[in-house]
Amino acid sequence: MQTSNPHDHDEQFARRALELARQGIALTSPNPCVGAVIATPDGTIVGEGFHTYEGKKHAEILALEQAGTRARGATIYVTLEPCSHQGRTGPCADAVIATGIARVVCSMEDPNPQVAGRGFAKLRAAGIQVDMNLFEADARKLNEAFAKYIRHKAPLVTLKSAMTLDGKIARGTDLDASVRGTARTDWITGEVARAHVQQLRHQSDAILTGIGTVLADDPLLTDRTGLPRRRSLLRVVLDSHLRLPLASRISQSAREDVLVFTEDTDLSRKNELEKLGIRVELVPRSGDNALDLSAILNRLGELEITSLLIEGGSHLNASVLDSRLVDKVFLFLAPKIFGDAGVPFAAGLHQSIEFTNPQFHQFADDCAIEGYLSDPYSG
Ligand code: AOF
Ligand code: ZN
Repeated sequence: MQTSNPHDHDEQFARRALELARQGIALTSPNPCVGAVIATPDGTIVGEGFHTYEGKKHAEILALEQAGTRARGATIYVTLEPCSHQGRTGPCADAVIATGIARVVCSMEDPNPQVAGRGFAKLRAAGIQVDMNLFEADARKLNEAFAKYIRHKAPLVTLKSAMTLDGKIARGTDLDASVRGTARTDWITGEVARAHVQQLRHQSDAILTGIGTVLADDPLLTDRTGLPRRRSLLRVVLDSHLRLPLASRISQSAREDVLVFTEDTDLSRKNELEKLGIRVELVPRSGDNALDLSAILNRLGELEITSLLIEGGSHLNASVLDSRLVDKVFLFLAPKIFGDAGVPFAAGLHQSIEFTNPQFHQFADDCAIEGYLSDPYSG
């Protein structure tokens, strides 16, 4: 008689758990995306779940509730270490132990310092077999913003830009333009790449640009994927002198989802903006004559913003890269050359920068390089 090996289905179920976890994108922040699958030794799935912030319950609990008594002797596949602490809910490790689960297959340790291995220790102490690191790279990538936020109380900062092969982000000479105009022929990249930008926005809690780009391009900076999200994408504008036009598309579409950082103390201007549903906050200047990005990131952390996408013009690109506060880049490259008339990607950048762990993507006729300036899991 052939007996089935309980490890036969590991990859299949761990991959399913990841797929479930991804269903939480934009619904879990500031918590991580987590998915769980429970399978009996003969390879039957008896429970599934994924966490959402509003739903409160953690992925394991949802899967355990579905499995009921069938969880006894079963294996749970979970993308993140079951928690060990009392948060808005009780510890998942305790619940897993209580139901008689025999084995836990987990993709990664929880970067939350309150957990960080204690969940695994509890499970092992109860005699449960714990197998780790299946699809670890995918799980870690999915929760890289959470990892940065939960340890540093500041968002993961991604600089996004689209440029030609000679590094030009717009036609013309206006250094504040990121994508000049809205006519189709003005775009650097094609439709497929631009649809991916919408996905990047969807995965982000906030987006940031400079006032120069608002004045040059009048962008909307919204998430137009049409996919559900727990909180609106927070649109952040760096605007030292409160020049944001009341008639701009950002101002006109504000629904408590626009935050302007300024050093301008003009109260009447502030009131006008606030009447439109725009929040205005004061920040100091840093040494290099720009608003203090570090203070801004800390403030966004206070607002439980775990991820920030920067989409700006040439000046902003240079100043944020120089500040060393960018964690990663997502740079689209279009098969074009603009020559002398084009706006450079980062005019006035004072240093050379190399990216680690580069990943190459293709979007129809365009490509993109995703790379890191810092490890979101360090520190
Ligand atoms: C899990 N499974 O599905 C999630 C976990 O405030 P709470 O109670 O929701 O706790 C949030 C913390 O719990 C979060 O920072 C992370 O460490 C962990 N998230 N853990 O076992 C889950 N979402
Ligand atoms: Zn938990």
